[in-house]
Amino acid sequence: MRIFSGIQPTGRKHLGNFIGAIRQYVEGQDRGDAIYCIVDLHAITVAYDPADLRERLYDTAAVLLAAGLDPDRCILFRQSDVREHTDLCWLLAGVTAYGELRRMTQFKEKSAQQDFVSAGLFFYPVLQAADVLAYQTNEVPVGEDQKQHIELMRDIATRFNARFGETFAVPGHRIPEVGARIMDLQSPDKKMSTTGATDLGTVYVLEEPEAIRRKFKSAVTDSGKEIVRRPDKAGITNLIEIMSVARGLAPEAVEKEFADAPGYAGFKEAVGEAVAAFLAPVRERYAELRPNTPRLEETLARGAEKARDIASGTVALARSRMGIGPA
Ligand code: AQP
Repeated sequence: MRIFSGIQPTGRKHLGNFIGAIRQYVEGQDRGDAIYCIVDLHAITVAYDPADLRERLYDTAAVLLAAGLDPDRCILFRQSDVREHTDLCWLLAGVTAYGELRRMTQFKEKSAQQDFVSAGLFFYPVLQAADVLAYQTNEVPVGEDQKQHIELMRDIATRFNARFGETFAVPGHRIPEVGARIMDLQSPDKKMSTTGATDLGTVYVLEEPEAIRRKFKSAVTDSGKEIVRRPDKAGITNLIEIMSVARGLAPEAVEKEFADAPGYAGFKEAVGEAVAAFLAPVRERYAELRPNTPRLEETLARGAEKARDIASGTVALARSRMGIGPA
């Protein structure tokens, strides 16, 4: 079982990234051959500051290691260190339809937030397909927002295999049963996100416990008092899911535990407390790891070497199948 996923070095990682993706990356190390990539080439598709990008990349590497990624049990690397990704991206462009890219919801949403819409932003899902397909990936752990991109890469792989001969494994997504889409605490109809969410509604992985408690205390809910998951109770449903992950309980167990609660205030406080405790060890390990940039760099470089060994074989095969280069 080959597991692969990528994460952007942009912004501060939030609870949605942690629950939807990072938590699954850590579990992936016990289930298969896990490869994780910090996708700096994706980050340059929107406005950014070059010096800041390097710092955010180290921040992200330190968060992933602090969360439990172990370089002896997985491959962790920086996307731009393995040139095979961009090589393969161009090869895959030949079997990707313009209309398919135009239909991508993430492009529609993100392009609406930009003054300058780069061609890279439009092309993003093709590079993402190359990231995954280069490793003969079987499974991609992601949050629900990435489902459409994974479906597209499946179509690209299937089309390539049908046209040029069996070359790529066709990957499936792994979306967590609980916490696939963590919502903004202030606007529970919107996903918690690096861009486009409210600061008070976004809980950051490295945030101080006091700030975490405060954000949960002011979480928006409905005017009722039942603590149950229901489509008309988006805020409470979100809090139950977060609590379930933070405490390692089934959502039903959370509902049962708070069935007699007199209202939402106590529950919101309890969720804030549980999340602060859940994230505290990550914050502590991060503080130890982040200052040692040379060590982080060394870990990423070692990861890139291993990644290149795998990706180069796939890209050589794809080139040869397509009639590129000498016979
Ligand atoms: N709210 C969320 N709930 C569950 N999973 C989520 N993910 C993102 N938001 C949620 C998952 O996090 C992984 C890494 O995402 P990324 O950092 O590479 O960028 P993204 O998908 O663009 O996530 P953001 O943070 O929400 O950024 P913006 O605002 O730019 O869209 C992915 O697996 C994603 O599914």
